[in-house]
Amino acid sequence: GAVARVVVPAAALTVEEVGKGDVVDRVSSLSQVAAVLGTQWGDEGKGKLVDILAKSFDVVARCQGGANAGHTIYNAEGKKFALHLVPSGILNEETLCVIGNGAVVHLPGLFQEIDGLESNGISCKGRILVSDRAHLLFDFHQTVDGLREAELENSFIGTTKRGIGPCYSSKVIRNGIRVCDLRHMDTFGEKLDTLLRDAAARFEGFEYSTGMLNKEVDRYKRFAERLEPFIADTVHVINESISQKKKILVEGGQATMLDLDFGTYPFVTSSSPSAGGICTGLGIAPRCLGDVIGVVKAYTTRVGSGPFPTELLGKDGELLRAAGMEFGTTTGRPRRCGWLDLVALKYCCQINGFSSLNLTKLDVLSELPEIKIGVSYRKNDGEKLKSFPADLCLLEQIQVDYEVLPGWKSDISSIRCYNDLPLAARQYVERIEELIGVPINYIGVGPGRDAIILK
Ligand code: 2SA
Ligand code: GDP
Ligand code: MG
Repeated sequence: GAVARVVVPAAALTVEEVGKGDVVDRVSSLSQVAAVLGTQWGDEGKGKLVDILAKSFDVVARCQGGANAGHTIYNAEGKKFALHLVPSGILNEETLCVIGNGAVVHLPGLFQEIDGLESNGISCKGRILVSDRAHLLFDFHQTVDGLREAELENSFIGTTKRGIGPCYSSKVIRNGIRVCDLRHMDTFGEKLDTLLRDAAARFEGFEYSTGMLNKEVDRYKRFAERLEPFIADTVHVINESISQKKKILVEGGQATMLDLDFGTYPFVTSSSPSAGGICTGLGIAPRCLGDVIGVVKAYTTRVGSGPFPTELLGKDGELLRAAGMEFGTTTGRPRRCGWLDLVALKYCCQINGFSSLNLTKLDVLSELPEIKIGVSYRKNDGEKLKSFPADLCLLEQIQVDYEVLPGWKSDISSIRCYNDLPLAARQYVERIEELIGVPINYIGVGPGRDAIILK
């Protein structure tokens, strides 16, 4: 199921204290329209920050991706929730959650997620809106995702097999089916037939029959009825909310290094997890957008294939994986681990123009005697690269120059004031700020809602 129970170690702040004082002041000073985006290869802890900030936003909206995303958050009682398509604002009762036009929606998965939340006492009715322009992701897209990966053999992308690439392909080639098409079930079968025939013509292993089509259409008739109260013109809703001075928080899925344009193509996802995706995926005008917060893990992880210049292979990587519990929230796959990569992070900051950063999982580095930061890339001939390269052949060969900083070798997970952090931990944070030139305003020291330091 989507939801499991886990108890987080006792929190230093009570539920009531979170959202008071410093946190509230900081959060309420965020711009009317703000965004939280991933800066690396995903799983930086975006969900946790969105859940914390949601308290002072009226709307939390997803603009891209689908149920490939996995956002793990904990409520005030320490109960764990793994969200995929539902925005991470859902635990805040006052927040309206929007799934925007840029997202791809797998209805069986969405209903399963909603059922899981409701069975845990989280009411979703009237609190989730799904864009009538969003594209429907069908089970067959997931099958095709698997078939494509199998066909790629050793050069597979390592997708989540949630059908993301095939669904965005349908959208781009212009035979996709949108949420608003659920209101025309008379022509729905024809549209789906075209899609399924395409897949059957392309893949030998793809089974297709009229019986299967009819069964799927019947299923979608029931889904259409169930989804009806959730469907909205979210472009209108969001823009009306902006006119009414309501606060909108955009939640990014995946991250810039997985962006279809800016990431390590083709080892990327099929959407735009960087700032541009906010405008295209929700219909928000660029000038409405204010604060954009980049979420950076204190080290780097990546799940799936593709270049990872600062990757730690062997024992060191395993240590980080165990300390950070680095396993996929959606697929359970072990995440590859490595040092923080400032070449990639600088590139990401250029693209997104972050107003501030949230450094997460600093607590995970607590056992290490020394910590490295990747600061520049060099070619085989020793020449330093000026920017993050597009060319994967080059990226696979580069040597990384590291700066080595001392570790702090003490537990920081119950610290809540920046100045109480050990000197070496502050030096690490401040060196990153200095090298990147963007302030780190939030520091994560544990998975719980309260485990955050404001700087
Ligand atoms: P896809 O499924 O087509 O989007 O896969 C393409 C690449 O994008 C990566 N990707 C992700 N990377 C990190 N986290 C993601 N979400 C889950 C999580 C992942 C999981 O929160 O842990 O559970 O495995 C995510 N979604 C997509 C993917 O690994 C491919 O490299
Ligand atoms: P997202 O996809 O960016 O929302 O991140 P995920 O939820 O997939 O992965 C981040 C994981 O790290 C989750 O299990 C979080 O509970 C956990 N997490 C988030 N922030 C922190 C932190 O500061 N310290 C620790 N130890 N864990 C954290
Ligand atoms: Mg994740």
